[in-house]
Amino acid sequence: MRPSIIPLALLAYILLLFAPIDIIGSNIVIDRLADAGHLLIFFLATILSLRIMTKHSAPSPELIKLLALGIGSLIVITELIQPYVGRSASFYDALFGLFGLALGLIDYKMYFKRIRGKYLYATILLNCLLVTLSLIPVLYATEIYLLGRKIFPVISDFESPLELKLWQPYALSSNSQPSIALSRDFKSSGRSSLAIGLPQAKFAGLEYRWQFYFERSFDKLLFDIYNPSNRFVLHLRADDKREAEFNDRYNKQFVIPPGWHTISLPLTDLTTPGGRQIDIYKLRRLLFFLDEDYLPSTFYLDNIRLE
Ligand SMILES: [Ca+2]
Repeated sequence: MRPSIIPLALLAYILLLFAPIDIIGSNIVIDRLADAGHLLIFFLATILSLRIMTKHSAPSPELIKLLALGIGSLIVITELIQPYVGRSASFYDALFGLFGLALGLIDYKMYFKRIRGKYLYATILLNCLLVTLSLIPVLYATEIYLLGRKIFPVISDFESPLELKLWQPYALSSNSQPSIALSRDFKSSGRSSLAIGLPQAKFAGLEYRWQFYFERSFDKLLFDIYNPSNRFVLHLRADDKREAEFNDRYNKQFVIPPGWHTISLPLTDLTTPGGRQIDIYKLRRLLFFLDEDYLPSTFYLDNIRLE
């Protein structure tokens, strides 16, 4: 093992875990693959460290403890640093990183013990189990992504519980979050819509993480909204950048009287307060929320689509 591999490994670690890769965040499958990739990265980091430190002999229990502590801390510190460099911290990143560390330590030790029989099978089984566990979110995300592709240019018609996974309740409050659920009570298309129950909380609403780059040009974004009660003011925010400031994102208000309404937004009208046109090819986030004056409240969304 040549020492020159150490700076190369360090460079790979910095690039993989800290480069503010913008594509991550635009597609849930890539997001989940990046999570699962932590297993591979920290598996390789563990094997490499053992190889350098043991000079090709069986690792001592002390070294194993030292590396478990060192690389385990590195995994946690990596997640703590990532939010400051344009990446996001995730419990699953850390968990899959720890899986990689455990497999690296176990596999390396087992390799030198030249194990056979039941210990070998148990090690193989553990490898398969941890790799499978880290890939389950990727398969689940792929299923959601394919559903989205299938119904496109409908963004959400709220006909399948799977669609709910693309939406997240949103509020600037830790103890009072909105509820979202499919509902058959009111719908403008198909069999169901999305019911949104909003508590008394700042910026209470819901968020859609945009999944698709436009494959052909569309003129309008449309959605149907049902207000079962008193008139309220709905805010719509659209971001084409990660962490866009107020003046650098689209913000619009709609007065919603009781009953059903179809809101039609020409895509060319999506401009920021700063006068910049939102790049619809890079749209990554839609946020619907209500003015606090109208909370608590409930409303229904259906048939969000491009035309
Ligand atoms: Ca529907």
